[in-house]
Amino acid sequence: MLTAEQISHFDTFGFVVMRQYFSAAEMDEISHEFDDVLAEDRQGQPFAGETRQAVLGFIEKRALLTHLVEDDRIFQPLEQLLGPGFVWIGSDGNLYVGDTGWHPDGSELNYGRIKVAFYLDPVTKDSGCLRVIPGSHRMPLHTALDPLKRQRADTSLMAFGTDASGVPCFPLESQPGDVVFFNQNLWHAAFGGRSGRRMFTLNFGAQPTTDEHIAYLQRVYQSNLGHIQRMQNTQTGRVYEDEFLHSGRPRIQGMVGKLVELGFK
Ligand SMILES: O=C(O)CCC(=O)C(=O)O
Repeated sequence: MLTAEQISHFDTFGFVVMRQYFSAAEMDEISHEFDDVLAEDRQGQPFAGETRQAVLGFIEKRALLTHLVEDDRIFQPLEQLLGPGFVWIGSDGNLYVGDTGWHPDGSELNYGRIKVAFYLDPVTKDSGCLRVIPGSHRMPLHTALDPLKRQRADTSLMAFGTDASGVPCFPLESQPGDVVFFNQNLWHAAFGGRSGRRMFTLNFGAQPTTDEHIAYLQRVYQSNLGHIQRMQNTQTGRVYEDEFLHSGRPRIQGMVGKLVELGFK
């Protein structure tokens, strides 16, 4: 459970970091499963290190990873921050290459969505930790930062008189076992990471209550489907696995029921 201070930190700054939330033994197991899923996706080939490898539907591919979404340490803070009836959006497992320019994951200021990020190796400000601009999940800062969009593809371009790595921010330096919860409207980036930087995310939305919320979930689903179908690898061509969509586990059922109703597969 989050304390009242942690909830107000999240509401005000747009993120909260839970330090050493998972033990070293748990992280060893999680890391092992992560490496296994990414190697399977590469069909056993070594990682070439030229472009990012991203596996969508990541946690559904192993029971130990799937269990994370119903673990009290993940589930309870989400229920506190998004409210009951929150929905699953999806997960990805990544080997990152190079810098990630400044961006929010969206600008849906009327719909609460949270990304939970696990970095599997120690990362610092200049070796690829997540940098965030506190408070940028809210107006007016959220849109005032739009000039940073021009640095997304080329982080050496200037905005506000600086290149992307000089933008004022808070670096979420982390060790394996730390977990970051952040509002998806928050501007974030990463610089200087090694090629093959390992991280995965779990993504959730509040219970959808308006047509706008549903339209957002449909857009994300279609975009993920398009992404999966373009990829030439072992993935099934589906965004979600049947076992997950039709799970007998009450917490999972609670977060996927709406997706099934919407016809997501
Ligand atoms: O770690 C990174 O390079 C960036 C992560 C990110 O942008 C994201 O998960 O949305």
